Amino acid sequence: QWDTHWWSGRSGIVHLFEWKWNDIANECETFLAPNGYAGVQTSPPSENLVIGNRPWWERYQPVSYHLNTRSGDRNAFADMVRRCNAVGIRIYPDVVINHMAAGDGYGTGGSESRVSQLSFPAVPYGSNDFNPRCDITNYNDPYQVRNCWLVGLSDLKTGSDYVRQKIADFLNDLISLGVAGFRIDAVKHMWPADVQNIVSRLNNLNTNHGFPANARPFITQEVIDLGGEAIKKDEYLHIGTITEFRYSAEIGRVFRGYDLLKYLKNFGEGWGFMASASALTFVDNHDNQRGHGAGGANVLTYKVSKNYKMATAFHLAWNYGIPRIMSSFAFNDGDQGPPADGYGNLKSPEFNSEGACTNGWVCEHRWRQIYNMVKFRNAAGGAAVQNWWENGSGKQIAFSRGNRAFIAFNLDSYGINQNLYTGLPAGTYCEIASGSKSGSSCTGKTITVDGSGNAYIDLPHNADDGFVAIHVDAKL
Ligand code: LM2
Ligand code: CA
Repeated sequence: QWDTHWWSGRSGIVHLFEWKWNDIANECETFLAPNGYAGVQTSPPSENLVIGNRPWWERYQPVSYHLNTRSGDRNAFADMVRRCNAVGIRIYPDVVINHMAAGDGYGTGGSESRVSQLSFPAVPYGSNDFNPRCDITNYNDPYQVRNCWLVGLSDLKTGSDYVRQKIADFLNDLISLGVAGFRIDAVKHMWPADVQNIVSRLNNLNTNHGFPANARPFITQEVIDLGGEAIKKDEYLHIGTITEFRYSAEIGRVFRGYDLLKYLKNFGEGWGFMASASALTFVDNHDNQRGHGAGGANVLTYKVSKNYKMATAFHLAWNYGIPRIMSSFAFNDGDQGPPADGYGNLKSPEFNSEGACTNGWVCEHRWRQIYNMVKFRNAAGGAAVQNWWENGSGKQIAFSRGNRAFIAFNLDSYGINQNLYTGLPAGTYCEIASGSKSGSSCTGKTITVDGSGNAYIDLPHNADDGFVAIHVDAKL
C-alpha cells in the first residue's frame, strides 16, 4: 500500500483533474510516457449527482458505483487504464467512499439519488447504511467529524459489513480493470479501523496488466492535518501513504518569499512532516488552489506562475516524498466547472505548436520548466542531496543530487553571478528551465562545468524563471 508501482526511471503523479478518460489515454501515450512521468490521478470514476451549472465538485457526490461520468463510461475507463499501463503510466482514481450525494436528483448515468429517503437504489444503499443526519461543526470532536454529514453529504456507515463490502466491490472492480491504487477522499471523516478494514478486503493488483503477483494497491489517504485538530494523520500511517498538507502550505510560504530559501535545507522530516515514504507531496491540489479544503492563503497556483514554477522545481529536485503535480483548468471563481460545451460535455484539451494546452486547460504538467524537472528527478534517481550552497541573505540557494544533477534558485533582489561547485562531470549541459536537449543541441541556454566541477551560474533576480538546472541526461 506504499509501493506506487512506478516503472523504473519514472517519477511523478499528474492529477489530470476533470480530464476525459480517452484524453488521458492519449496523454499517456503521447506526452506523459515520453517525458518520464510515472502515473495519473484521475477524477472520481463513480457516477455522480448532476448539479445545476455543473460545478467541479459535483463529482464528490456519488450516486452509484457505476463507472459513468462526464469523463466517460466503463469501456473508456478500461481502455484508458490498459493503454496507460502499456506505456508505463499507472492510474490512481480518486475514490469517494465516505459519503454519497447531498441532494435528490439523478446521476451522470441516470441513477436515482433519493437522499430524502436515504436511498441510492443503484448500489443499493438504504436507510440502514447511513449514519444519522447531523452537521460537522466541531473539528475537535472526532465522533462528529467521522459520524456526522460533511457539508450535508449523506454519511455512509462504514462500520457496517454491508457498506464495507459494497465499497470493496467497487474498488476491486477498478483493480480488475488494472488500476495501480487509489487516492481515497475524505479519509479524516472515516474511522481508521473502517478504512483499514476496507483496504484489507482489496484484491491484489491485476497481473494481466503487468503487475507482479501479490502486489498491493497503492493507497494515498486524504487526511487534512495542519496541526491543531483532534484527528492526526498518524492515526492512518499503518494503512498507506497520506497527503502531506503541511508540505503544500509551507512550500507556498517559502516560495512567496515569506521565509528564507536557506531554511529548505532540511525540508521534509526536519520540518515535522511525515516520513518521506509515507508522504504524498504537492504544491497545490484541486481544493486548495481554489480556497476549498485547507492550506491557507499562501498556497501557490498556476496564477503566480514564476513562484509556482520555482516551488515545483524544488519539489521535484528535492529527495522527499511521492510528488504529485496538479494539472488544472483555468478558473476565476471557486465553484466553476471544467471547460465544457453548451450541452455540458467536457471539452478535450487542445495544444498549440509549443505543446501547451489551450481552450481552458492550463496543463501545468506540460510547462517546460515542470516536465523537464521530472526528467531531472529521474536523472537524479536515488542520489543524495549534496553541495548545499546559500548566499549571505539566505535567499539564493543551490545544491546537487550526487554527481548527477544540480540546481540553483534565486529569490533575492540581486542576481547570482559566480562560480558554484556542481559536483557534476566536466562538460556542457543544456539548462533545462530555458530549454530542452534536442539531439546534440539545446533549445535554451547552456551551462559549462569545468574540470574541477565548478560552473559559472548567471541567474538575474528578474529572470523569467527563478531557477537554473542541469543534469547528466541533458549533457550535450
Ligand atoms: C474532499 N476531501 O476530503 C474533497 O477533496 C473535496 O473536494 C470535497 O468537497 C470533499 N472532500 C467531499 O468529498 C467538494 C467541495 C465542496 C462540495 C463537496 C460536495 O469542496 O464545496 O460541497 O465537494 O460536492 C458542495 C457545496 C456545499 C454543499 C455541499 C452539499 O460547496 O456548500 O453543502 O455541496 O450540497 C451544503
Ligand atoms: Ca464519515
